[in-house]
Amino acid sequence: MSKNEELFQRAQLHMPGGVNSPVRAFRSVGGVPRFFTRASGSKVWDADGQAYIDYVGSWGPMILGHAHPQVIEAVQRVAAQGLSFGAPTEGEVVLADLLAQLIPSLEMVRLTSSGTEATMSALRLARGFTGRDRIVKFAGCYHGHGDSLLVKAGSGALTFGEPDSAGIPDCLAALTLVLDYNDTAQLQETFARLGDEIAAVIVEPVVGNMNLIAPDIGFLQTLREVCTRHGAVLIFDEVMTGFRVALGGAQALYGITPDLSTFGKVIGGGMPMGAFGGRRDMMQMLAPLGPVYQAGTLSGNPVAVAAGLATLQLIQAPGFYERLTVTTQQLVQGLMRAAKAHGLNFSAQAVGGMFGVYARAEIPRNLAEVMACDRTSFNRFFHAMLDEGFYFAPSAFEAGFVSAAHDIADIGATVAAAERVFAGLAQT
Ligand code: KE4
Repeated sequence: MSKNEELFQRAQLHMPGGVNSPVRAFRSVGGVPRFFTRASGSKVWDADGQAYIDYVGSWGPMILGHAHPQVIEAVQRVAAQGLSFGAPTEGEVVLADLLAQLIPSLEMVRLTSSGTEATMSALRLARGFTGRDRIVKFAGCYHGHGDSLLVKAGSGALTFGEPDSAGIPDCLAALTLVLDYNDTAQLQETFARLGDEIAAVIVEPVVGNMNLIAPDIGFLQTLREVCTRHGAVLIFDEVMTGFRVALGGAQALYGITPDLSTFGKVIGGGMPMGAFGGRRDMMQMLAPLGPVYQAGTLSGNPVAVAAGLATLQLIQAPGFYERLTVTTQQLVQGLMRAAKAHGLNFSAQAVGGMFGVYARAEIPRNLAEVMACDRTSFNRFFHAMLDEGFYFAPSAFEAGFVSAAHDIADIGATVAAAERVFAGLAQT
């Protein structure tokens, strides 16, 4: 028995599924999850000593690559001064100022310990600001596990939501309208019917949770227009896209100014960190100033802030995003050349430092098209690449991530392995 198998068996005794977050359990792709022991740059090592070039990067945070020396040094230096005080610190002020500088729509910001807290709090703030109860999300978008967001499209034509998890009250789910991503006509029709009851729309401006789905031209602009017209709060969930697709996030890339934005992942540099922020007139409704309550024992934790600040300083290096974008494009173009050379129906795309690989001929535009992907082919691709020493997201419904530490040799080795893998897939 391998060490991974042994650890996985033990893990399932006291942890549901043997993991602390479901996607890690490999249930979408099958097989034994890899237990990592260490990582450096573009590589991770598992409990059996096997090295992998990592295209998950902790689901986005590790944009510099793993264990960047300057991030580790900052964490060690600050941790030695004390781990947590439950009191304000200078680092939080520096980080808030930096986020406001890098993301102009952030007139004010509140730090949290996860992306889920950030989106949950942003929705409560939008409901408190507008006095309305309904919210809009899009099928296939994931915004963390807050109750109002674990909702799927209802069977009725009215798009009223139904729980997408046990434990979510029907009465709460019904307040969440679930629309189709990139369906501008449906969006306009829904707002024409219910616009004045809608507190907020929350959207992944580039979706990373039904694999990668990019917005059609005009979709985000239409979102901005209908929210402005009906007094609904437009929330860009940039937990994944923030500092991933561009230095200013998707809002900079597409030139849309949301009312509120949420962040996570990169801004914590691998430590527990989230944030939400935006218009001052909205943010000033938050406790202790206003009536919308929100709090957290470890919010703005000094060690997490140190990792985030070190990361945000390094990603401002001249040319950082140009290089990251080129490397990611080289990866997806190489993978596609390899698949097409063997007549396989795979497609791929990249936005900044995130990418999607799809077991279908055309790039999908929404959940229905993603669901039409050939999961068996994807899972065979995943495991064959894993056996070759390349760690892709263990699900056909997740995006992949490249870091500044991935070099041309990593990309070349990945594409060469994909050549062998696709050749094998073509023969079966
Ligand atoms: P966290 O609570 O996991 O920090 O953030 C939730 C969240 C919010 N919004 C977006 C757009 C997100 O992608 C996420 C979390 N992303 C997943 C990856 N699909 C995290 C991986 C996991 O759940 O283990």
